Amino acid sequence: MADFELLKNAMGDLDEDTVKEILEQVMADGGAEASAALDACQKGMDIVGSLFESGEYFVGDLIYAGELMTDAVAILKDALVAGGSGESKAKMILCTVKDDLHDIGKNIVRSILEAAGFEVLDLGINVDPADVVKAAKENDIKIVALSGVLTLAIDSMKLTIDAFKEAGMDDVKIIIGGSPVSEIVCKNIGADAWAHSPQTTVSICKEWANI
Ligand code: B12
Repeated sequence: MADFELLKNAMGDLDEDTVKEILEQVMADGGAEASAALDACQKGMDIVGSLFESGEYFVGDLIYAGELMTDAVAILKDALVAGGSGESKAKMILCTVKDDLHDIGKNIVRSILEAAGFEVLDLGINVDPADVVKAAKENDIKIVALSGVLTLAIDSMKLTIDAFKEAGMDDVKIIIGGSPVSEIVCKNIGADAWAHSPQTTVSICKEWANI
C-alpha cells in the first residue's frame, strides 16, 4: 500500500519528485488506490492553503501547487475514470461560477462525468449567471453543476440559481460542489443537491437523467 501520509505531506511541501514517484507507483500497481491517492493530494492542497493563509506561501506557490495537482490528476486519470461506458447518455452543463478562477476540481469532476457517459458542456471559469442560463436554454439542458472554492463563490452560486428561477426554468436541476459547499449552504441558496466527491456527483446526476 502506498504511503498516503507521505504523499499528503509531499504535496503540502510542493515536493514534485516525491508526489510523482508515489503516484506512478500507484498506477504501476494497477491503480486500485487511485481514489485514495487523489484524496491524499487534496489534503496536501489543504496544507498549501493553510501555509498560504499563514503567510509562508505566496500566490506563486499556489500557482505551482495548481500545476502539480493538475499533473497528479493526469497521472491518476485513467484509473479514476475506469468503469464508465464512454457512451454519451445525457447532456449537462458544468462551470466554475462568477468571480472564481479555480478549475482543478471542476476538471476532475468533468473527467469523471464524461467517463460515466455524460456529454458535459464545460463553460469554463468565472461564468456569469446569465451565461449559464443562456447556455442551458440554447442547448435544452436540464442538469447544471456549479463549482467554486472561494467563499464568495457561494454568492455567485445563489445568483446563478436565482437567475434560473427568474427565467422560469424551475425544471432545471442544479448541483453545487467545491470545498465551501455543504448541506446548509445547499439549503440556504436553494440548490437541488450538493456533493464533494465526483463519484457522488455522478450518482446524483444519473438519477436525475434517469440513466
Ligand atoms: C491551487 C489554488 C489556486 C490556483 C488555482 C489554479 C487552478 N487552475 O484552479 C490559483 C493560483 C489560480 C489560485 C488563486 C487564488 N486563490 Co486559491 N487556492 C488554490 C488551492 C491551494 C487548491 C485548490 C484546488 O485545486 N484544490 C484541489 C481540488 C481537487 O479540490 P476542489 O477544488 O475542492 O475539488 C474537489 C471537490 O471539491 C469536488 N468538486 C469541485 N468542483 C465541484 C463541482 C461539483 C458540481 C461537485 C458536485 C463537486 C465538485 O471535486 C473535486 C475533486 O474531489 C486552495 C487551497 C485548498 N485547500 O483548496 C487555494 C484557495 C482556494 N485559494 C484561495 C485564495 C484566497 C486565492 C486568491 C484570492 C489568492 C490571491 N490573493 O490572488 C486567488 C483567487 C483567484 C480567483 N478569483 O479565483 C483561498 C480561498 C479562501 C476563501 N475561503 O475564499 C484558498 C482556500 C487558500 C487559503 N486557505 O487561503 N488559487
